[in-house]
Amino acid sequence: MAESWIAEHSLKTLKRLLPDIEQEFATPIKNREAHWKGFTKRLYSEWERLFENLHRLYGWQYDFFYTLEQVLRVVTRAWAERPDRLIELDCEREADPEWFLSREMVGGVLYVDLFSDKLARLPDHIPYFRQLGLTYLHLMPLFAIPHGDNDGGYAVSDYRAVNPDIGGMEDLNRLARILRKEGISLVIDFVFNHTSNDHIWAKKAAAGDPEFQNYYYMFPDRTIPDQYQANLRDIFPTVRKGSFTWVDEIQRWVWTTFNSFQWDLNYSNPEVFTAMAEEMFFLANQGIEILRLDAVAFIWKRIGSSCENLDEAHIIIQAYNAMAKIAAPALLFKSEAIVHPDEVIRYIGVDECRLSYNPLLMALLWESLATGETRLLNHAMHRRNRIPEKCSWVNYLRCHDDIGWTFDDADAAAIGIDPAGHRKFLNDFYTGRFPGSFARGVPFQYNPDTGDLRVCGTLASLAGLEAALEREDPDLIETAVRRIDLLRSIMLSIGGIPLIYLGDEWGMMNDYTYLSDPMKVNDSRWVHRRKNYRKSRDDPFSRDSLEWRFFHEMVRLINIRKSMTQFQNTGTEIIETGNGRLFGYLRENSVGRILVVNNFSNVHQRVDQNELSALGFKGRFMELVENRPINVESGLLIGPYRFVWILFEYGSVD
Ligand code: OTU
Repeated sequence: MAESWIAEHSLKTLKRLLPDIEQEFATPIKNREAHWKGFTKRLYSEWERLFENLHRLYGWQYDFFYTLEQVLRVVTRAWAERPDRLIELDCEREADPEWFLSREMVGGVLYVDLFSDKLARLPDHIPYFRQLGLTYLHLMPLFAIPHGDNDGGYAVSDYRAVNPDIGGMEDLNRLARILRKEGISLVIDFVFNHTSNDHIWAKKAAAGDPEFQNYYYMFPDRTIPDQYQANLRDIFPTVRKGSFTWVDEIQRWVWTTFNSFQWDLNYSNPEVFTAMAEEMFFLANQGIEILRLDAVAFIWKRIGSSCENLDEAHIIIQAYNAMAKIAAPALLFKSEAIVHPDEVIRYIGVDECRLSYNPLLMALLWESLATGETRLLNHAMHRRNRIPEKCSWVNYLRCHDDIGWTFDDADAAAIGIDPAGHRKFLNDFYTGRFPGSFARGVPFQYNPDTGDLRVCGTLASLAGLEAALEREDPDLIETAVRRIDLLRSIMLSIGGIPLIYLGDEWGMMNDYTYLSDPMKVNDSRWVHRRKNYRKSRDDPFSRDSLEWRFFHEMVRLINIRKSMTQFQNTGTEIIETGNGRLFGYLRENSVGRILVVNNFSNVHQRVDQNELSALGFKGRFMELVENRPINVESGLLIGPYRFVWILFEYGSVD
């Protein structure tokens, strides 16, 4: 479509639609005249882009004009209903749009029921969050869900109701306000690829209502499903084959990418687009500052394609982004795309998702820990760590899901690694089948047709602590502790927001009780989703425990990170250390640079003096982790699984 056509028509439609909308919302507009000016300013600056996106998605439909009107109504209503305190936050964020790039940002993620039992009890843990320096708290899905299996909350029955077992919407609203006062941003999932089959829309569809049947993908026979299925991948192959579920009551095949009770929403229907936008704004208006966009890869389907990462998926998110910028500019999106690294990057942008999980770094850190080598990590990070400006990675070591080996095959091949064989090795290694493996992982979703497998387990169990403790071997225990410290130090020193899967700060280990729970036994991800109750106020660990050591080491590193301006989130330069067992990078700003070098092997490793002086490191510097001067005149020696953060302050080298 010619740009000028879009420009002209978008403006024309806006001018035609706006007067009616202004009438409809006359009262709220009158009450907040000054803010309405801000709203319309944003509307005029975002509308063209929004119009263009909607035109690409729905422009061919006879009622496109109606869709535009609806979209305008949704954003206006969202603004009208937005509480004053959030309008203030919008202004604050507009004045400081890069606030989330601060080195102060540290994230934590938890399950409310496993961490504090009730939502209303969560504020009791604020002293603990403060001790860790958290500024970002992601609560795992906490909405109304079907009884029985609900995919850990990812089958949402009502986006406007909290699961009554843990509290109500007023608790969430109150929590958001308390957290904001504490300088902590609330992060919640927007599970927008699917609803549960218990959602009112699904129930209406199942009762035969054609309007709501069109909210999902439903087919009377296998003709079309088979055409789609030919190119689809099974996400949960051990639970079910294929992406469609037969629903007897309506005699239809329903598209279910994940579990049979998770029905994929049909975004080719503009009603779904606007209905979900309303749910999104409802959440934003509770005080949620960052939405984790779940399963972004799957939201658009086309016959003949894999139905993952299609262009329209990006357009939908960009349209939501434009709407958010208009009605709730403080809102940010984080993309959850655990897919090929080329595809992960495509979701990141100022006009799409400002934040993204960094699954490649996560997977390759584990890869390096298993092999003791960093060639693949170095090679891949060199090429793929850079993202658009004013955006940020969210770096994590573990999350509530499995680990998949998402590296690029060509990256592996380029350094002589056979990708398929290597994935098999990694799976064997982390499920403890490889001789000499230290890891205690559990297999997830083995697919006999493709040989695919993923791995579950906590940071501590995967890094060898569980096995070491069982053998009561102090050396092995010490080595496992060092591995854990190593990974955590990387998460805290590389560019991006570090995200702690809470429990990992004290070395939480696998929990095998899920094996005796019929609702969980088929989903080994429960092995790392364990009860994690914390005493609220006091230091929760006894001083001679490993937990205490883990916790305080983590806090110490976090504090160093927060105190050094070089850790401001302005990117990371991956460097050549000349040693295939080390992973090094520079964090730099106008006043200095920090050289971070991590040793992934179990023996000492050297960086030669030549490499160091090429990076400007010659002479004596401060090493920040141990807080001692270090002389790198004749190279650098790093102990097994150790790491250094070396500071070079410009103008102060001797
Ligand atoms: C997400 O993950 C959630 O993180 C999972 O907990 C949910 O089960 C799932 O969506 C459904 O809501 O398949 O194994 O990016 O890897 O979206 C995890 C592709 C998943 C998928 C990811 C998905």
